[in-house]
Amino acid sequence: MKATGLAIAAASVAGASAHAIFQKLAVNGVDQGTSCIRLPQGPSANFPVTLVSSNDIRCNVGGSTGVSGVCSVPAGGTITVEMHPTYSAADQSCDVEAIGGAHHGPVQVYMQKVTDATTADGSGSWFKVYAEGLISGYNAGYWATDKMNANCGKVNVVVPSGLAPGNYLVRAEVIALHAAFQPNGAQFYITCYQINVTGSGTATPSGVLLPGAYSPNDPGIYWDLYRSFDSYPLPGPTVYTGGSGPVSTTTGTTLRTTTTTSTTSATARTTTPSSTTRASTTTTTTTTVSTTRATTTSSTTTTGSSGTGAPLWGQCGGIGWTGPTTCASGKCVSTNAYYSQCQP
Ligand SMILES: *[C@@H]1O[C@H](CO)[C@@H](O)[C@H](O)[C@H]1NC(C)=O
Ligand SMILES: [Cu+2]
Repeated sequence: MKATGLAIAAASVAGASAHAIFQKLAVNGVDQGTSCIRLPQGPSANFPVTLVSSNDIRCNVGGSTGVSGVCSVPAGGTITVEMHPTYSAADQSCDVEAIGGAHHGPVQVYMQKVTDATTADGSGSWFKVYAEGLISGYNAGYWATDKMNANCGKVNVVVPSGLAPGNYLVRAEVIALHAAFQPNGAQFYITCYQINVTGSGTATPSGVLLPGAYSPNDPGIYWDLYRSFDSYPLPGPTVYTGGSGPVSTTTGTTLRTTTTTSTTSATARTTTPSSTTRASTTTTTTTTVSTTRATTTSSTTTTGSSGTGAPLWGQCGGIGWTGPTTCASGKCVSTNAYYSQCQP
């Protein structure tokens, strides 16, 4: 059982299918479609961000550009962010792991108050409203990502009830730690959502800047998954609890004791042959990924998204899609029933 698991994990890590995208939003259980989601675009849409010093750490590659929709959320309500490997209907099935390939790690959700969610670039102050990290075990252990996989990719987050009304960006993040034993090896899977909080609250929680809040050397970012540990320090600020409501704070407080990650990692990795094999496989994959992505990024960003029609690589149709159905550049090609994309 264990050997099989490792074999599958190692095989999946080598493939792009191990990557994933937060791509759906429900508000109090009602699906909101995709019009208020800054969906990562293009062939590398499900690739991770690895440089925490990059502006991409805010809302992923291309995520500084807004989309047309804003989803209304009552303060104190529950939003459900949902992750899947790709946008294909097959990959949205509960039978497919939301994030596979031994991509264990924490799930965190931040919010930022903005003047206009459709244009905000994410440069303001982010406060954390949800965080869950290690749940049990070690090497690799059972993590928030595993719990999310068991829940069909869904993570429920309470929007603090006392929040001042207005526009916000919501930033959902998975930090996959399978390659985090090396600097810049942690993989950040990020999607931002545009919401309008309604209610009569007055709270404007203080937060942190991104980039800024994360360092490549944070113990929860430079982290060897393949060793013994009994806690995990979540990167970034603690969860805002001032607004009441059952925000998941348990992991944030109990898991803040670990240190000396980097010093133990070298020894831990060389002790088991299986870990060593997996480590080198992962390293190779990560390098390839970064290179490919960098190339894609420059062409995607320069395309822009103003004017009529979806940008190149943007979504232009599919079941539930309420955005543009024409392309400002390229032509609209149906990938599946749920996703059409502007392609050159
Ligand atoms: C946000 O909600 C308020 C209160 O319901 C409303 O007046 C405002 O128009 C909404 N803004 C957006 C962008 O939806
Ligand atoms: Cu991956």
